[in-house]
Amino acid sequence: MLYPQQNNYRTVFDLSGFWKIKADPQNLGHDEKWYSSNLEGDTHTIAIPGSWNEQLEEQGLKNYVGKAWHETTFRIPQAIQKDHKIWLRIGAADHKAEVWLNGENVGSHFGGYMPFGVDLTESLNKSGEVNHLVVCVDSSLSMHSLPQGVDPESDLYNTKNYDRRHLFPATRFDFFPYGGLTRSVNIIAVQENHITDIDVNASLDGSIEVQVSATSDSLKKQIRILDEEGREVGKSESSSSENFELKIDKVNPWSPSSPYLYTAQVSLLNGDTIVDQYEEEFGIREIHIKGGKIYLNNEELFLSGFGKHEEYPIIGRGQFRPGYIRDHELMRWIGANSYRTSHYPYDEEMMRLGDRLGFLIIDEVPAVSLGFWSNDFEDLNPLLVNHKKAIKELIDRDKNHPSVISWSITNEPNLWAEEFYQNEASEKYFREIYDFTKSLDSTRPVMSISMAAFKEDDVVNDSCDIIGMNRYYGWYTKPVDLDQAATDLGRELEATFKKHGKPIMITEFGADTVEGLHATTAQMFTEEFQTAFIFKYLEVMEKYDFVFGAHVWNFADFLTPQHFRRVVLNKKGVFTRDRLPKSVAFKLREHWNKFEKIHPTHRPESPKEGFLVKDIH
Ligand code: GCB
Repeated sequence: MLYPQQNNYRTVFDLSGFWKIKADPQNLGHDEKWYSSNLEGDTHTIAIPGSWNEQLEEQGLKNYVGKAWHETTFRIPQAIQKDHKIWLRIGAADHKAEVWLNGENVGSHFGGYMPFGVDLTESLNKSGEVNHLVVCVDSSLSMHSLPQGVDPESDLYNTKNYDRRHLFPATRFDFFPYGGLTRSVNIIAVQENHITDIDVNASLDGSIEVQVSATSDSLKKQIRILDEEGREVGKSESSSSENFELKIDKVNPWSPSSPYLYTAQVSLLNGDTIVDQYEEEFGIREIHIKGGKIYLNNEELFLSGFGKHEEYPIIGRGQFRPGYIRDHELMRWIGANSYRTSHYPYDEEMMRLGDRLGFLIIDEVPAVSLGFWSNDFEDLNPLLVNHKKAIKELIDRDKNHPSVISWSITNEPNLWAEEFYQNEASEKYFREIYDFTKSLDSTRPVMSISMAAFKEDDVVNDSCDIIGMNRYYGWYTKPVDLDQAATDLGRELEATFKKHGKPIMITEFGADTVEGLHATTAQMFTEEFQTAFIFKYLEVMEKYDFVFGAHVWNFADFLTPQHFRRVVLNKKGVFTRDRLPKSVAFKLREHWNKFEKIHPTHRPESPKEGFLVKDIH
């Protein structure tokens, strides 16, 4: 579903604002037809986009996982009602949504973190009357959904020593299970015949392939390639084809230091009359792997940066554009050139910023700590189907972003050490996921990320182009012993490269740290220990040429479900939840800003010093 774009042929309305919400813990809404008239009873006002949890904490919604009905009204100006298609585009509903317009069910979607469209045309009130929109959002998850949920009553949750692992609210992952309409909600009006998708593939030699999908095959399509000054540098048109091959002279490559963006201006014409137009930005850059190394525009790549989370105080996982800018500014300040969208796709606004500001993004599907329940591959099919759906939707959405350099297809399967792993079924499962991803996009390397249990032998290492390793030696295992951690990490890196010959990066390493806690000797949770931990890991991994990156876990502290292991937040942030630096931030800044393995063209421009406090640590 194309990003909402307003131009001479397309109209976009933003439905952000204060909506009404009513939680439905007893699941009454469908039977009582809450969609048919104004929501009544225990309703509250909520800001959309935004998660319901922290906004309405005192109304009992902080830890609420389940259905909540959202309601708003809107009018459409008469001028655009006549022969237009009117779509509702929801940027993300975590995790299932059902939509009613004026009492009629108009569509549904499952899978959070992804935009989807619902055709409102037939149910819309004409003549400028009020339209009544109701969206039921369900934040519950299951063993077959992505991310996977947990049924606290199930055997799987209650076997072995799982009692000690119970979280509140119950999750299979270490981040807060926010619910709601978390991203922009828009009404989009287009002509009956319109463009539905654009796929751009460009190479450094100047060849550009553009694939256009539209509601009608018979209309003429025209492509113009524009440079950053809006000058036409390429053009093609056809009435019969969907695929266009163009060539431009004098390529300006996209790189972090020079994030140059071209525009593919696509028009749909009826005779000489344009009926729709869409401008898709893209960058020209190439990624390839050779001899255990990864290259961006033919220069060896090293990724400095973070595993992140998309969450902020109060707004939860809701769209927060100032926060997106702040995070990128802090990453520029600290010398990061990249981040991973752990553990789910982020707002597309982030990818757009990444394109413009020159960041390299590892784009992850919500396949976090997957647990299998059978040794028979066929039994895993319901999960496999949803996993593929999540990958397809992600690639459909993000395929044209130069900032997106890799698809991460899984993070730490079998975190819960169940018995159904490291066998033929799980091997086949990940092979299918990998092949499927490659069939949709052969241009970006696919990453799989493992935890420590099976080390170099983990089955996911076979189903990827680049290996991600999350390691916490010295924290969760053999705490404090950083020399032992260094030995274990070094041994494993060498063994993994020897066995697989693929580029490796450490996608997570870090230590929970309470800002303001200090000690003169090694003491977990202090700022000094976080610094020692992170720098010990860097020292080990930076020795190896096949290690192409270090992403510290985490960029900022983030809210987690309640558990004795966490004091409200996961405190592994290099920044606090409100984005203030812990002392390691200054050390990382010093290190990364002069780290010679990062090619100069792979660094986003750093901020001017201005009033920054210099060298105080
Ligand atoms: C991991 C997970 C991440 C956790 C992290 C931790 O391995 O991938 O989701 O938050 O460890 O801090 O325990």
